[in-house]
Amino acid sequence: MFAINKDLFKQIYKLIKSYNNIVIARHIGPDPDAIGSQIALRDSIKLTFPNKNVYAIGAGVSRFKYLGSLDKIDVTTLEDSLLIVLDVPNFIRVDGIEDLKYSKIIKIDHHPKEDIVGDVDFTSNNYSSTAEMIAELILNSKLMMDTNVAESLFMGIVSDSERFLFRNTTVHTFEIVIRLLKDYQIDFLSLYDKLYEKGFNECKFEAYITDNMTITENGLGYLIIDNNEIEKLGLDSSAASVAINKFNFIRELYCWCFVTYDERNEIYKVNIRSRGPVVNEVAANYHGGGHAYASGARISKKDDIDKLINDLDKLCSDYLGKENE
Ligand SMILES: [Mn+2]
Repeated sequence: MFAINKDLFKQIYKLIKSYNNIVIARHIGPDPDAIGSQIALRDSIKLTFPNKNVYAIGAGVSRFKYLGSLDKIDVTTLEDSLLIVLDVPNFIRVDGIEDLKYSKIIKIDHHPKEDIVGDVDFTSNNYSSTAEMIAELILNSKLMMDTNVAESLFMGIVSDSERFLFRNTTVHTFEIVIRLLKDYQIDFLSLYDKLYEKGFNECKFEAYITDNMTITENGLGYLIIDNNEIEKLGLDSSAASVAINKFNFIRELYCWCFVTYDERNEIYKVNIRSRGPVVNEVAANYHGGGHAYASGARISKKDDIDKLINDLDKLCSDYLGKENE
């Protein structure tokens, strides 16, 4: 599964080497894997080729400032650039490339393949995170690494694997991490404060979810979150996507989902997690998708929320049926 694809890494390196303007983009609503990967790759390219213009673009998120700063540039001023797309399989979810003129794409992503195909394409579901893929690329090519780059990658891996608890974690994940830790002396304990410190209001939000979640007899947990509750606690809608990961390993739950209403875009956003049933195919039926055990969906009609919940419940029931065979 993990034969290192040196030839692919050579092609990626060659393409990077041949461009002077390089723009690195990732998905909207970024997480530490998306931003960490982007910043790590930008800084690695800059270390390797100090004279290139390399930009990590997309809207910043103040919560993730510790990962480093993004580049605010007017992409329309760039001629003939190389676009590197990270951690996202479909054009519609790439942040900030609408007005960018680019002639080639490198894609690096661990989501199931969708419409983005790179001229050089490194797409695989076998990695915990895009950061794990970037780490492998840098460690096996002429691209350079330093402690900063290694730290960004470490945080991306730790975050997307939920500290190696998610089912996307492999021996390879640990192999990559041990190299980052050993060769670049990462002070990993201090990074956990950045990744995991939270406000007491977030604890209260988790308590609200715990108090109000419905659990079906098939092991589906769900909650349509009231925006007033989020506002009362001084949080924003991204709080749901943080809290969702805290509900793993609950005996009564195989799959759980939170629904929030995005007033600005008039759409319901659904976060889905699982520790058994594969959920991304159901999510794909509701303008979503993602990983086998961590997906999301976007719903515009309220009736479809019930349908999605029913579909997920059925998935749990089928899963239980198989488990009991
Ligand atoms: Mn990711």
